[in-house]
Amino acid sequence: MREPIVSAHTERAVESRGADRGSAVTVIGLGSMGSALAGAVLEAGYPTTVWNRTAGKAEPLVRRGAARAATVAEAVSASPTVIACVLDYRALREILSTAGDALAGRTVVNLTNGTPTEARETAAWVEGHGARYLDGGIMAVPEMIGGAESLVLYSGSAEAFETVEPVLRRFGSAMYLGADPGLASLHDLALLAGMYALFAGFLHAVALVGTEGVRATEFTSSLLIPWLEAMMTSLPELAAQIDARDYASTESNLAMQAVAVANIIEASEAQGVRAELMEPIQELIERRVARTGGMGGVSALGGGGGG
Ligand code: FVH
Repeated sequence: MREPIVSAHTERAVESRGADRGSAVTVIGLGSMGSALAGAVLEAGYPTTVWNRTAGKAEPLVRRGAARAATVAEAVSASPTVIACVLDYRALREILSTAGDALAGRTVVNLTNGTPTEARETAAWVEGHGARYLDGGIMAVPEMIGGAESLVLYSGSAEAFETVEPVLRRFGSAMYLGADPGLASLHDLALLAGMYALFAGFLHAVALVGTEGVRATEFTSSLLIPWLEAMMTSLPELAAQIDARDYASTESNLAMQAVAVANIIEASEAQGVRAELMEPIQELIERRVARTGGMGGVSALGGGGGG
């Protein structure tokens, strides 16, 4: 894998030559995220053309100076750089397939959420139409776009990344992961997996204390966040154990943890809270304990298969 290139948000002021050169940008898809992306390129001074299936969503951007394309082909023809951000790859392919020959010679940056397989197939399809393809995973919500906390992961054509990087920096830090178009999606989905597992634990925890009238806000700020922050400090060590496939060193073995998780489930059910968010981790731990006697810690569950 190529060394990731991280573009600091703070470099943007001196890196706005793209706008000076008048490089035009087209944004396809004006939902919450597409509108935020189009707003960022407009604000940076790029001549911006927009297209959306529901044409009315272009209005706020047109009022700010964007040109509205009547068709996808017109939108694609308007700019060398075409940024797409729609619901899913099915919608993306439906849209791009109406572009005809207009795609040839363009750089398509697709920021739609999808799988690595979809990204690779779309790259082949776009390249087959004579365009360069860059896939992206947005690690931000719309209001973060352009801000210091916004990160977008990219993979695919390195040449395309280098060409359009000044535009991409308008969205936040830009990290290039390598030539395989599936890499951005792979990393995006991995980060989202971590996020959804965190949300699952949060939802279960506040439901459990909520059964005794403890307010979610109070519990979250005074206890849950400090606890999770403390637990996060163990992740580098767990990651090192996974890389080394050495799961032996732990003070918190899985046989002990199996009892604690069973207690969470028993107590939840007794308090009237469904334990469905906790059952998958219990299953993983029990499978591993049955196989190994419970030596090793959480890192031994790595790979999602329970070891
Ligand atoms: N919003 C977020 O928090 C997340 C942050 C991380 C990245 N995601 C991904 O971004 C993609 C777009 O998300 P979005 O928030 O903009 O989604 P919506 O506001 O629901 O807009 C959806 C757009 O997709 C268009 N669309 C849907 N189906 C079709 C279709 N068959 N043909 C043409 N366009 C279609 C839709 O058009 P319309 O309904 O306005 O006519 C919107 O432009 C997504 O992959 C997230 O996972 C966002």
